[in-house]
This record gives sequence, C-alpha cells and structure tokens, in this order.
Amino acid sequence: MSHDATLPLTDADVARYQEDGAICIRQAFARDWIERLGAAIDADMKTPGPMVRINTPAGKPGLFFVDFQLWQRHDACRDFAFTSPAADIAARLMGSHEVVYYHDHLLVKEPDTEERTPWHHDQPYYPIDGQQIVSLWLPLDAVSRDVCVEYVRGSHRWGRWFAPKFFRQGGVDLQVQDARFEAVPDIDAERGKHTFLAWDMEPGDVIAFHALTLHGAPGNRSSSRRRRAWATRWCGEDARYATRVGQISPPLEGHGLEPGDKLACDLFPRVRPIAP
Ligand SMILES: O=C(O)CCC(=O)C(=O)O
Repeated sequence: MSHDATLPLTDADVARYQEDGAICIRQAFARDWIERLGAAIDADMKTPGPMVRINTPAGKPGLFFVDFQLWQRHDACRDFAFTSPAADIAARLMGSHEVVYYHDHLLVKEPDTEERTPWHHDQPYYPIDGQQIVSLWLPLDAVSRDVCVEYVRGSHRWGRWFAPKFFRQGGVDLQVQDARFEAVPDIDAERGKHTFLAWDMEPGDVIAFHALTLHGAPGNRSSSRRRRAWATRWCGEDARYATRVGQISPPLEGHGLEPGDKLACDLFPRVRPIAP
C-alpha cells in the first residue's frame, strides 16, 4: 500500500505500534481540529447523547463523564471521521487499505475527579473479530503523564482476552460470556512484571493503540486542568461482525449485520478508500 509522505508516521512508528501495542504520535492534528473538537465536546456535555454515563457517584468531587457517537450529532466530529488525517493514520497502522469508522467514545475527567478507569482491553466489549482494530485517544487539553492513560506494553500479543468491566469505581463485570474470557489480572499488584507506556501530551498529540492492549487511567487529581479525551475506533479489512452472548458496549444496534459480515454499513461507515 502507498505511504502518504504528509502523514506524521514513519515505518519505525508502525513497527513500534505492532511491537508495543501503543504509540504516541506528536502533533498529528492541527490546532483547528483541536479547537473545533473541543467546542463540540463542550456542546455535547451540555446536551449529551442517549448513551451518556456519569461515572462519578453523587456527592464525590469532580466529574467522570462518558458519552458515545458524537460523530452522529456534531459536524466537527463527523468531519474528523471522514476528512481528517485520522483515517489515513489508522490505515497505515493497521496495514489496511479499507478503513471503517466503528464508533467514538468521549471520556472527560474534570479537575478533582478521583475515579480511575479500570484495567481492561477493548475488543471483548465489541462484537468484532479480527486483528485490525485501532483506537486514537485524542486529548483536547494538555495531559501530564500522571493523568494520561497507561498501556501495558506488548499485552495485545499475549493471546489472552479479558472479561469486560463497567467503568465504575472497582469495576462490575458485564454479562458477556465467551470461553476465551478470563478475569483481568491485578495489574497494580504486579507492576514489577510489566513495562508501562504513558506520555506527557500537548493538544494535537494522539495515542494510537490496539484493541487488545491492556490499559487503565488514573483520576484527574489536578485542581485546575480538565482532561477531555475523545477516542475514535477504526477497523480494517480483516474485521468481521461476530456474535457475543450478553451485553456489548457501546450497544450499537439496528445495523442489520450478520456474523461473518464485513462491518461497512450506515452505522459503521467506510471512510477509506474515499468513493470517487
Ligand atoms: O480515557 C480514559 O480514561 C480511558 C480510555 C479508554 O479506556 C479507551 O479509550 O479505551
């Protein structure tokens, strides 16, 4: 496949993504994207979508706000999916000619938010089989390493699938059953066994990570800095719709896909190659 010289990615970055399962790409998105997306996120928080979740218990400080599918309600997010460099970055990292926009996930931790994002990886939440699934975790605010999501280096290559959990303090198991799933190990208790990846980030930087890379995030203990992050999920040509017994997340339905189908449809639009 041809390589776009204007992309902020080298062959070494692609190799590191494949090896580590997470990379930080510096200044992948121009200021205009960050400003437009930041405004869309603030608008979404005022008028959220139907899948909004507040993960901070009443009476606790801060706010851990989660929402989905901003691309369906906000022009800036839709434009990002179709016309920003994101789809080309995803294509190159996955090694896929085709790219489908699967969904997006807003995760805001306002100052003084205590709630962690528990250790998990994403693919068991999805009714999707295949290797080519990448997320772009895009912060709209400067993020220091101690607030950034942390990734367990190389965990996407362990060949293990961990049972999904809700993003609540302590984590509550979702009712997804699959013979492949095992309990997430207590990563904090075995930190000495792993190498962790996290970065100090400026607006415009983005983390790309594989859907089987284990990750978790601290709360936002800053008393003044917001941590607005918008994660977009992208699939390549090997991704196939799969059945799961139980609750998937996000619960995106009405697409009419059958097990084994390629994903592209109105709900999961194909964004590359661009139709002539
Ligand atoms: O932003 C966070 O706290 C966690 C992000 C995450 O889990 C994801 O993008 O899959």
